[in-house]
Amino acid sequence: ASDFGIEKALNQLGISEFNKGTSTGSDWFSGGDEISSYSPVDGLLIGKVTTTTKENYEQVLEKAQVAFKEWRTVPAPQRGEIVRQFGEELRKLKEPLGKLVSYEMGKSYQEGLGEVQEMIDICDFAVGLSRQLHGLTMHSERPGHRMYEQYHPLGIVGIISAFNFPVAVWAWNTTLAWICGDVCVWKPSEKTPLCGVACQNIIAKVLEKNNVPEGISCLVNGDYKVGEMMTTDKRIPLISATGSTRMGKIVGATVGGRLGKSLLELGGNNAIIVTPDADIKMTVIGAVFGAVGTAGQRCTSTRRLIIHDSIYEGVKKAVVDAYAQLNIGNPLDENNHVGPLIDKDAVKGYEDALVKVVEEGGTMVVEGGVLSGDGYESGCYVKPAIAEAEGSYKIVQHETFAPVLYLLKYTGDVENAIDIQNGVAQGLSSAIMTNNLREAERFLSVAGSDCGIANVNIGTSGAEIGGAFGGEKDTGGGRESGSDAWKIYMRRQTNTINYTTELPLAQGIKFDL
Ligand code: UN1
Repeated sequence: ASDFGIEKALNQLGISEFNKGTSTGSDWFSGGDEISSYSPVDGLLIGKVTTTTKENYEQVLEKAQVAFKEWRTVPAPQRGEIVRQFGEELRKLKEPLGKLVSYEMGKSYQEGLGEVQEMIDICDFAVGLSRQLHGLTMHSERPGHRMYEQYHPLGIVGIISAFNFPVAVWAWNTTLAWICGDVCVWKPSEKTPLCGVACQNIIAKVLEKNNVPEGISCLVNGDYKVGEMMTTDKRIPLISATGSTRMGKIVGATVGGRLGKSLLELGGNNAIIVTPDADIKMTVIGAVFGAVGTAGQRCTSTRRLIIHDSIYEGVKKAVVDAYAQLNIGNPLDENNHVGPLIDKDAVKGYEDALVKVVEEGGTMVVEGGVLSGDGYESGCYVKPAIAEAEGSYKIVQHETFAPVLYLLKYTGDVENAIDIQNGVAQGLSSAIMTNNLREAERFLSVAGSDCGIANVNIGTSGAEIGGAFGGEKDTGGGRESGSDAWKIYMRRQTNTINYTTELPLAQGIKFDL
């Protein structure tokens, strides 16, 4: 891996003990057991971090609470200035951070760079937003009264993120939370802890330079037990959690049980509908990138192609031909399209899915398999696979976080395809490929896709940060990133001011003394 400049990248990110098995970190997360981070790319140890004990957690929360008292009084545009500088640092460190993402998580270097670009983009968005945290003014029903609303910061925002977007999801949450006046406590995935350390090192420098307490950006490390400290903690009014539906149900219930707010970004089961009017070349690019990009480990990965029977064979052939062109291997080598899965558990999940789809009656059209030998020593590289299946199969209803694509057939009207598309528990991303205006509009209408994201002539993955990102049903209902997603990071207050010498009551109620 050092051929790809990993050691240099880690040094640039302030992580110096590359491959020596020594601990990496700061006093944010000392004390607990060690987590070793092994790269799925070559199976080598990248570094170790220590986990957060209950005592450490208390120290972190104290730091966050103290920082909040100061940070909330800083004018929002000045908070935006800190985020602007953070974006500048990210621009300088785009390559090393993109490389670490690629090496620790396994996505292609291009996608690692793309992820850092999402961080830069959300910084720009947040800077502009720091002057636009608008509330409304209303007309009071009483004379001499003024009524308006304002948004105040919430306090401490807890962020629990997943391995698949180890840096961008944190940035989507944290940059908005910061300009809103909140402080953040972040628990990165225990599968990508060094990405967390790298991000903390970058922001810590910006904060220090500006004399802002580091407590506005706190890092905790560990597994679900550390997550539990956060979800049960009344001092954290908002928990933003990204991960599986199973995890989200526990987080949602725990946080809801103490009447906290949660922003949940959970599983998807994303489909592209391919109608008789689809542009086949565009369909193939969208579907293949959607299915094999990030080795099928995006929440927005394409899992199902719902193809009209009149064009089914042609689309199938085009997609199968495209799969034959895919290079699988070290994701830092830009000749490769597909890198490894995150770990052996993920490989097991992939293998199980391939067995199950055949058991349920499906037919493999592109065979899968785990790769071994030269370059595949980590045991995490798998062949992207395609199966013909039915939408009702249990395995097709399930989100397998791996490059397994199901081909489903529909007949007749586009409504039939929409029924199949909506006929799953998840509701994150969806797409239709068509040049037929009527079909496209039906797909987007009230009777169309039930997902949080619905695209026309674009695949299911690769959303821009400017829109609100998230989905319905088992996807959890949260929205983060663009549009007005910032509102969840603030509390709304309605203010009515009487500038007369009378005290008229609302609703015309008479109350004479
Ligand atoms: C995720 O998989 O958790 O739309 C997020 C996309 C990316 C974000 C995915 N911008 O694919």
